[in-house]
Amino acid sequence: MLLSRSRPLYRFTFNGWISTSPSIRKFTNTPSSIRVLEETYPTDDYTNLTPSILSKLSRRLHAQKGHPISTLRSLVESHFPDFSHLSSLSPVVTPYQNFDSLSFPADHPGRAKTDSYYINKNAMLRTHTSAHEVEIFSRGIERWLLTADVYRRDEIDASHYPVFHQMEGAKIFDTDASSIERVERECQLLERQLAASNIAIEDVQHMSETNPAQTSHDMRSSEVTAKNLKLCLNSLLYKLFAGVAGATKDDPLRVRWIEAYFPFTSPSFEVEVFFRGKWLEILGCGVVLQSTLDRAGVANKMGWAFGLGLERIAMILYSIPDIRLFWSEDARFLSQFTHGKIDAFKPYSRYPPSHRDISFWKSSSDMHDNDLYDVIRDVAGDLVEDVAIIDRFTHQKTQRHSLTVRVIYRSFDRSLVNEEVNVLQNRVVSRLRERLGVEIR
Ligand code: FA5
Ligand code: MG
Repeated sequence: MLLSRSRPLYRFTFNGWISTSPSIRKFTNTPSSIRVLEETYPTDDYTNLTPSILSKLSRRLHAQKGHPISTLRSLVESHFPDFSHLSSLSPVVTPYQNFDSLSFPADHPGRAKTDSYYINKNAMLRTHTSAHEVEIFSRGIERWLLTADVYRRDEIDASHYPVFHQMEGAKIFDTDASSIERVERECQLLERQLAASNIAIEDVQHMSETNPAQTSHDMRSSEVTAKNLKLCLNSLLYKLFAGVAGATKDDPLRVRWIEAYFPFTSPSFEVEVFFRGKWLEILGCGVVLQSTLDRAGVANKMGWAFGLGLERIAMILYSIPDIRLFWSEDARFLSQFTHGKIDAFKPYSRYPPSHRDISFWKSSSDMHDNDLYDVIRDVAGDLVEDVAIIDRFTHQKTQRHSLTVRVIYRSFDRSLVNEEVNVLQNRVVSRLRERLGVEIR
């Protein structure tokens, strides 16, 4: 297993394309093995990593001093000074770590190849930082923060990117009366601090019929744990957002707690912050499922965990309009930032977009939209700003599926000339033919 090893020098070698689904595999030449972070893995019909994704594994934006993702990480870490701060766990995990160790049911949609990046059946890129909970708890660490890159197959637009960064925070403690009292006293202190802050919290009950305490927890400990979680996170959000999203004298920071569901916490919550007229989802959290702690060999403890998305928060705090910018290696982006300081991003000239439409028949009905996005991303990289499916229909007689797709190309650092966009688009078209077997209409 790669997890406990210190991070190697990153590099990847890759020959040729990796197919995305069995039906599509017949159109491709999958090599029999691939190298990911200095390890060689055999491929199989789960393999769906693309070169464009592999090239991101070595970037480690959260460790790049001065980068907004890294500054934000430091800011969150400074809010939890007595926690262990981890950031070097390999993104390659087993499906067991990512799903089973967290009690995901066998048929959970997140396991699908259409949603996650697999190296093969037994190795994948983590889709969330929770994948490391059991490992970290089993090392005997009781309070920790983990920052890491996570990978999900997804659509293409200004707020979605197949790689983003999460921070997972967790705290567990003994369940005897005096430990629970200690947590309660900490709650009182946090409550007093928050009462003096300009924050308006829309809360939900700590527990309810639809968001219950676990059967192995008594009501009081579960309640205190949920309360401690909420207070710790409310004060973190106040630290991050006060002065940006409201929190002026007559305009308090608005935070909203809602009931949620995760397979590995109960009760569970999502937290949203009101910003520029909209509620934005910032994180998911809850009381850690006892089975997770049992697997980690700390069955006598209980506690909470949360997972927050750094890009979402950074886009707000830095006024960064497009998630692709985080990956820019352009000095006009990187030179704007000083480590530890949050300054509004000053957009440099925006070059005009250029779009191209393409209509085709799918080769089979199980071709997933995410297969399409990966092919386009692989050809055009960060020159593709948005991909929208603008029409979809099924031919009545033949039952074939047709899609019309609009690809918007735009560069951050230059004006794309028509010829260049045509070349890109032609390449997209031929790759869609080769790799997904589509028939252009
Ligand atoms: C999770 O990933 C859970 N592991 C969070 C968790 C941890 C729950 C511990 C309970 C205990 P979710 O998929 O909602 O949950 O993602 C968590 C956060 O990551 C979101 O609130 C959001 O801020 C961010 N996020 C999710 N998807 C994306 C995306 N495609 N792009 C950018 N940020 C995202
Ligand atoms: Mg969510």
